[in-house]
Amino acid sequence: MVPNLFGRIEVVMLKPKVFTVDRKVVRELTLEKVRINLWFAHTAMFRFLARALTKVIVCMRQIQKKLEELDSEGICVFENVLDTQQLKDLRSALLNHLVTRGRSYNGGNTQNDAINVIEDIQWVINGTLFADIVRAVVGDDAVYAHHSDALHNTYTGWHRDHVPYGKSDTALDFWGEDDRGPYRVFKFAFYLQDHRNDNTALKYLRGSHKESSPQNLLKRIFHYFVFDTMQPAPGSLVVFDQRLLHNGVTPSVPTKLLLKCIKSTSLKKKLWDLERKVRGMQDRVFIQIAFGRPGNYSDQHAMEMVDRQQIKTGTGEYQVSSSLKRCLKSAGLGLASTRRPERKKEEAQSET
Ligand SMILES: O=C(O)CCC(=O)C(=O)O
Ligand SMILES: [Fe+2]
Repeated sequence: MVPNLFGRIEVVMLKPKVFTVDRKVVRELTLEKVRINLWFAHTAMFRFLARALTKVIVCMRQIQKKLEELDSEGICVFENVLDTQQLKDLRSALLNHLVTRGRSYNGGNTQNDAINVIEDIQWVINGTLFADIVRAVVGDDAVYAHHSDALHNTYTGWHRDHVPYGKSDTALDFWGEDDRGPYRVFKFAFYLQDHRNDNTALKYLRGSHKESSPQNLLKRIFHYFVFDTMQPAPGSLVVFDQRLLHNGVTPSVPTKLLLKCIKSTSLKKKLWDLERKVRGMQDRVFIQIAFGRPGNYSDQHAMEMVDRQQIKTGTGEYQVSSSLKRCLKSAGLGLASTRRPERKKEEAQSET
């Protein structure tokens, strides 16, 4: 009776309800009540409706649990977001692009601004359950934060993804969240292979998106030893708060030292490839896309990321492609503003 979390039919049924129903109401509707109803059910139609209702309630409760997890731990995972074919298509399109046109980076290849640049992966936004999940997590007014990296066999270290200082020199209060409303900018990441039996997807420090607790401070000091591992099944979507302390895969200490001494990118890559082989690591292909609530946090993140992406890709003025705009629009998703505060002010003045 318990359905898959994101079966297509369930989500279609959920759409108008999940995001608008008050959370308390969701909890008050228990499955038992529905089962009693079923017991009294005589007509096929009644049974069908009761079953459909049960599915909706189960899904709502599962989603609710995930959102609570995201709030308390800073991370959660939605399973079965891509079906087998979608997974295969996305992985091969990304791999093909990264190998032929990607930029060498940290022992592997990368494409910054990926969802904007690689047109033949944009169907992920409006042709899968992705947008439904973005709206469930962020809200119906979710905006794309102009930040999307695709990566292949790269290494990294412990870091957070949020930007502490914007180019506008405004230091937003990411932890207090008191001046401009709650911080709600998230990464949505597809790791496009099976990580259920390895620990090479994503490591993280649970709760580290909430800086204030002393326990977290201690944990942060010892995060080299105390961390959790996300082991997503293929087709899953990992969602995390951009303030979360996280890591992908890190080279061993001797490799790290050697990497520091070597100048040649291709030699660095060879060394990292050798370590990956010795460690028996599978190829890692993944894409991360950032969405947030409209407002300062998302806008500032977008402004920073546009600058970073343009510097790294060495391309001219940043533009959101018309195909990405179309995809976002048809998926009911918006765009963060990338205009500097002064320009916004000037524009507002010239409009009045
Ligand atoms: O390598 C990974 O899995 C994480 C990469 C990452 O966090 C990033 O690019 O910001
Ligand atoms: Fe990151």
